[in-house]
Amino acid sequence: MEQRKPPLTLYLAAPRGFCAGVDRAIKIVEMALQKWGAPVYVRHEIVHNKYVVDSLREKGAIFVEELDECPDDRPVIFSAHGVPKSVPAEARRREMVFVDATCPLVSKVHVEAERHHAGGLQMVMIGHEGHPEVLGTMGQLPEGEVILVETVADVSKIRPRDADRLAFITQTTLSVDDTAGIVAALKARFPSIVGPAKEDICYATTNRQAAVKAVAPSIDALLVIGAENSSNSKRLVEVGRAAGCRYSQLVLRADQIDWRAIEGARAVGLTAGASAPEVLVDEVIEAFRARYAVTLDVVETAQENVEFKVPRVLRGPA
Ligand code: 0O3
Ligand code: SF4
Repeated sequence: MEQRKPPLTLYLAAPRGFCAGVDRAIKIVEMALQKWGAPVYVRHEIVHNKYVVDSLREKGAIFVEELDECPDDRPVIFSAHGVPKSVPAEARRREMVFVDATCPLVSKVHVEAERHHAGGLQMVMIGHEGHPEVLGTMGQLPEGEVILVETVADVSKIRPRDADRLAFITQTTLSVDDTAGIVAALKARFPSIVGPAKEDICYATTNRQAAVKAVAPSIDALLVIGAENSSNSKRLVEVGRAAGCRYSQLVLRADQIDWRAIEGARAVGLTAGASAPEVLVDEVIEAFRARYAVTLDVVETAQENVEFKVPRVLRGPA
């Protein structure tokens, strides 16, 4: 006779998983493969998720880190995180066909940076050093024009040209709470610093963090489906921990769950980063069902209806 499974409630955070920018970027690669056939090159992981990247690779996408790894005569797509200006410039010089899958909300930050720079302000960017979005955004302006800060402590170290002529922008996937602290430190040190009219942290990042905060009081453990190189996913793990969840863990998919670590838990929270497909959430739920008598409870803190248009006809550069 089958042994009785222990009861466990799975609290599903909502919203979770794919955002509009990720959805659009993946569709762009799929449409490019349809239009031009394989291989189509993609500069950097289109989004930071191995499952997504492997699926597109199977369809004929070739992922590279730099443009010089692509031949001149095949189309190349730039990832959702954005690219420095030098990248499309080089693609044009080589007369390559390219499609920019940068999320429109990342492009919005690029435009902000350019606007402030044109108005004579030096930029401060809040973000994580080396992250492709940060490299892309900083690369909208000439070298040295953007000062990067990662922490409150960094704010006291920066030496701008003119303390009265500064503006700041942020990476779109940061912790809402940590960023508020850094912005407060910037405003305290540079009272005339100009900020974005509305947050640079995007709606998807904000909503996924709020949903984690809402489930945190009910759970013994939190699992975040996402990849190690996914900034927004890692922030969800931190938000869970900061909200009181002692076991808050990133997993790529079900086979990475440390079942011993959650032994004894009766309520587990589940969410997914903006680049993690829902099929992996389903896979994790099934893995729980195999071990526990699962009750599913959806905790919804917002409804999302953002959609970004995919160009119907993909073209190369004008
Ligand atoms: O920027 P992040 O590492 O979170 O990137 P992901 O995991 O690919 O998620 C999509 C977010 C994005 C393209 C930039 O905002
Ligand atoms: Fe765009 Fe936000 Fe998604 Fe990044 S996380 S791709 S900024 S919607």
